Amino acid sequence: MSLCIKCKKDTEVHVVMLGLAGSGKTSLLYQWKLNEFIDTIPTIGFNVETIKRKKQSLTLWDVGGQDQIIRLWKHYLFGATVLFYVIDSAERDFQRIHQTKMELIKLMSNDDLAGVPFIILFNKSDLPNSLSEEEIEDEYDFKIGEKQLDINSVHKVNVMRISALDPQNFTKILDWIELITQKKKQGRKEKMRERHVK
Ligand SMILES: Nc1nc2c(ncn2[C@@H]2O[C@H](COP(=O)(O)OP(=O)(O)O)[C@@H](O)[C@H]2O)c(=O)[nH]1
Ligand SMILES: [Mg+2]
Repeated sequence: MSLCIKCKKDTEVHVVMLGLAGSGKTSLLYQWKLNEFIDTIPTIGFNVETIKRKKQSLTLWDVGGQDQIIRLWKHYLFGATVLFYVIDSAERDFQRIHQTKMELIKLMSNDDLAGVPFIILFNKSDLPNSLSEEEIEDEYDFKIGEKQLDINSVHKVNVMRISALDPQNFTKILDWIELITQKKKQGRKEKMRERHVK
């Protein structure tokens, strides 16, 4: 019985979605939930939705990104399994890019997110003026793909170029979450085994 409860828990994923206002968090959330690109209004506070796919049950918290709400982000971090950081890749304003980077660095060094994997989503890749892979690397120092970053604590990081108009992206994201959840599970099992051996 206790084993079953544990199995269920392992498939529950608590996702916190952050990113500056207008980056496309709410559009992505409802594209994934409803398979539709809806008209959004600026999020005051947050939206929360649960999406069930395959064996995973994801609860996604889409938190507003206006300047006065960014100060409240820290209250949404505790308990996160994965953090989605959404960036408007069609944004070329230096100040906005700088703010995007600074807020991300702050999140990566937040104790509540220690060890939490980050998925950095360069959204709006459908727009002709969106940053190319090379430009993303120049502006943000991020390569598209999986890598490990170490800023105070170690985070697994996956960087993707996506669009809220394209419903296919979500499958790739879910696959990666499944993979890292399995790896974490394996890691826990190995630690338990080591403890038994000692
Ligand atoms: N072309 C395009 N527009 C997008 C995309 N994602 C969001 N938008 C638009 O960007 C604006 C802000 O989106 P929204 O989801 O409200 O951003 P949020 O503030 O991060 O929740 C809206 O006008 C959306 O229609 C995308 O992938 N492609
Ligand atoms: Mg929103």
